[in-house]
Amino acid sequence: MTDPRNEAESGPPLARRVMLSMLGAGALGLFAAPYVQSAWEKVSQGDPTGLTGLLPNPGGFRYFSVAASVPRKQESDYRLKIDGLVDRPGTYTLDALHALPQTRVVGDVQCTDGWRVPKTPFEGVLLSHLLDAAGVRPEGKAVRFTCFDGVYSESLTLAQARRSDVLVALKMLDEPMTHDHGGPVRLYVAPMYFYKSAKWLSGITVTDQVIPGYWEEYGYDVDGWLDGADRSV
Ligand SMILES: Nc1nc2c(c(=O)[nH]1)N[C@H]1C(S)=C(S)[C@@H](COP(=O)(O)O)O[C@H]1N2
Ligand SMILES: [Mo]
Repeated sequence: MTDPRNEAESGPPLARRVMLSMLGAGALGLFAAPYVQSAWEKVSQGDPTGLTGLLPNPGGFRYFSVAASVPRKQESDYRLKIDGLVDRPGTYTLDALHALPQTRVVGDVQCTDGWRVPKTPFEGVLLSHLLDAAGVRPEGKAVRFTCFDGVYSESLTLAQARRSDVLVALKMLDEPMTHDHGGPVRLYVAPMYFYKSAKWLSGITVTDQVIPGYWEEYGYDVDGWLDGADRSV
C-alpha cells in the first residue's frame, strides 16, 4: 500500500536530506508534517542528517499521534461511550471494562511506514461483546471510533468489528496500556494495519455506513488488511 505520509514524514531520500542538512537543519523542517508527532523523531532531531531516524528504536514500536498533545486520563476519569444505532447506549468506566470477560490476542503489529513488531500480546474486552450488550439495531452496518485526543477517528464494518481478534484493549505486552500506546484503552484490530487500532479510545458509534477515519480521508484503505490476514473470520 502506498503511504501518503511518507513524503511528509520522512522527507526526501537520504542523499537529498544530507545535502539539505548542509544548507542548515532548519530546511528539513519544511518537510516535516505538522500533524504527525513522533517522539522518536523528536529525539532524532538532534541529528541534522536524520540518520538516527533510520535506526530501529527500542522495542520496535514508534510513537504516533496526529494530535500535538493528548490529555492523560487517570483510571477514575476515563469513560468509553457507546451510542448510535443501538437499543441500549451507555458509558463504561475503566472498572466496568475490567469487570467484563478479558480476551488475549497475540498478533503482529505493522505500520504502513514499514516497522513491524511480531507476536505482540493485547488483552481486553471483545468489541463484539460491547456491541452485543448495546444491542445493534438492524440498520447498524458499521462502527465509528473516536478518541479523546480530539482528532483521530477510525471505522470498521460491523462484520469486521464483530471478529474474534478485534479488542477494546486494556493491556499490551501484558501490562496496562501506557499513555503513549493509547492508554488507558485503545482499539486493537489484529488482522489490519496498526492505523486501524485507534489509541485513546473514547467513543464507539454504530452507524448505517462506514465513515472514513482520519487517515482514510488522506487515502488509506478503510479495509486495512495485512497481507495474509484471514478476511473471512
Ligand atoms: N488516536 C490515535 N490513534 C492512532 C494514531 C494516532 O495518531 N492517533 N496513529 C495510528 C498509527 S498510524 C499507528 S502506527 C499506531 C501507533 O501506535 P503506537 O504509538 O502505540 O506505536 O496507532 C494508530 N492509532
Ligand atoms: Mo502507522
